[in-house]
Amino acid sequence: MTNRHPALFHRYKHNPILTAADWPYPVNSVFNPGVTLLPDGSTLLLCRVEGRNGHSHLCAARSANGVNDWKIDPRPTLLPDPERHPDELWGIEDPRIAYIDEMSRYSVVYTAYTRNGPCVALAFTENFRDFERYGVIMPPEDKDAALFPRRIGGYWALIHRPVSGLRADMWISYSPDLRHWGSHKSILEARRGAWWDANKIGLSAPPIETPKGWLVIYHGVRQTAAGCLYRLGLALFDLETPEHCLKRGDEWVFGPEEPYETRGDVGNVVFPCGYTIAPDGDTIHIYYGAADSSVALATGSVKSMLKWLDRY
Ligand code: BMA
Repeated sequence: MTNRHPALFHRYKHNPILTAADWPYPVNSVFNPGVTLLPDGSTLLLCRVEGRNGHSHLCAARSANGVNDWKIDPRPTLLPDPERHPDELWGIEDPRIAYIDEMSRYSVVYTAYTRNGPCVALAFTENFRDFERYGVIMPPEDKDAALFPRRIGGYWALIHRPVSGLRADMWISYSPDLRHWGSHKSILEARRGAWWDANKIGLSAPPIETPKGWLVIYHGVRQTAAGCLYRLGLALFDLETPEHCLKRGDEWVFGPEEPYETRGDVGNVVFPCGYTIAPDGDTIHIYYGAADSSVALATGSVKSMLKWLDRY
């Protein structure tokens, strides 16, 4: 007998997999990567890279097995462009990638850090070299956003996390053309009081399509006397009406434990922005920022996450 639930995620034993020391140019930290599989089966991480001025840009790292031997772009892949996009004045952060079949392009939804606070911006790319920016799609303060990979009921859908007063809940919005957004609905509220996910939650990785619904990994931020504690929980949303939450776990499923997660620029943070799913359709590689300092990897199983949601 054990007093712990079986672990849903297993950390890669050589974590962290990427740090500032691996970078081909001088940087402060590398974390919170967006993730996708490329057509040749290799893994691309679009990492948030923070320079020594505190501003972030994005830089791609590619690996055939998604674990090691990363080839990092020799220069920044996507730099903030405040001249043409003033909303990117203080950098671009935390990309979430979804491949959009209908457009044969990858969507990259990222945080643009404006003078007025963080907001949600959208760009498209075919090759992670050239990007077409659509600009800001949600005004500040808003972040933790990702596009669904396909239209739902004819509309594009975006999960995001606006902040209003002391509340930070997850919302969904719909658009006919990816430029005009409406039908905003709150889909998952931060709990209150002593809960691990009280007052502030946000989407972590983009929603995972499963036969039972959209599986969502979200983060809950616990404010403590010692600072914030970022942990991960699970929720399931209806496939055709994703504003409808079918299930939500009560307990967190992953939290900072290892030294590279508890210590760093911002200690006690695990922050995934993406995953890959293996050809078996079940094994999931989750890539996460650890303590706002490095990139780490954990593996799990989509079926086990769904089973866990049935049970807890
Ligand atoms: C969030 C985001 C993340 C960061 C986390 C912890 O608000 O800004 O990029 O990892 O805080 O600092």
